[in-house]
Amino acid sequence: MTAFARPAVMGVLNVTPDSFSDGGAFLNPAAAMAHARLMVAEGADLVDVGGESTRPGAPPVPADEELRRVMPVIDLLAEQGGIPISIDTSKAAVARAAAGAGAVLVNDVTALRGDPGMAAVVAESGVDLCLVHMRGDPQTMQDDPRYGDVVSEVRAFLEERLSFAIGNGIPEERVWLDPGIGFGKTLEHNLELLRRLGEIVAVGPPVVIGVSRKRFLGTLTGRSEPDRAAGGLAANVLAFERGAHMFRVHDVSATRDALTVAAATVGGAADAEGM
Ligand code: PMM
Repeated sequence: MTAFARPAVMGVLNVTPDSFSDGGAFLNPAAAMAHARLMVAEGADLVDVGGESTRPGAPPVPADEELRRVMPVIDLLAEQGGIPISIDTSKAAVARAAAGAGAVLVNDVTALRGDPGMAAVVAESGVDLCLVHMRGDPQTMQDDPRYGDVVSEVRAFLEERLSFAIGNGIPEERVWLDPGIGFGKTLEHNLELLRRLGEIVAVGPPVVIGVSRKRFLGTLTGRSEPDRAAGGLAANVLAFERGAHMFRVHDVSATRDALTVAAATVGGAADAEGM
């Protein structure tokens, strides 16, 4: 597994016309590159490049269009070096191309259910894999999601997907788990997952959390998307204390500062310096 010496920050780089927060801003590879560099300078450990929006209601994007969006950016990032790349995709063809160009992690919000070829691509290319819980698909996931006990169901799903990945030749040491905040969940479901995150952490693999600018923060604070950073920091710091390892965010600088202070507070200053 890619080892990080501190709580890892994954900076979001959506190369899409329609992502809920930064849609359209980084379609130009030079603009995307500049933003990636800025995020790394601000403390990102990885840049998560995505060419298909997964916001609620988003339509699917064909593989050739997704490749057209992400590959110029990934090639440019790889060429410049020094910026670890994650590819946010559920398509094997996109994952294969990105891994071939140097991506180190495949972030699959369908948890290997979206494309029957995905597990083999991840197994063969030797990259890390993030398995995300999602109820339904982006077009339908927010249509009245219901669970008996959301935490137990998300945990059981992630355990099953982890076994599936291992059964398909992906070593457990390369897997990350993500409860999928906002992916087929109400406000109360998201909050319950964050409250009881320890039960997801207990599964074993390191946990990724993606709360950045999401709707539930707006519901709680009354803030619109770019103004949800402070709410996101609160959620990320608490998730860190409950054992999360990686934080997928748009607001890298503030998140890095918050996690540095949180790590010093939880682990003691000496630990934080060592992290
Ligand atoms: N959320 C989004 C997209 N990709 N990946 C992971 N692992 N976890 C998330 O919570 C997650 C994700 C949706 O947000 P965006 O539109 O800002 O990319």
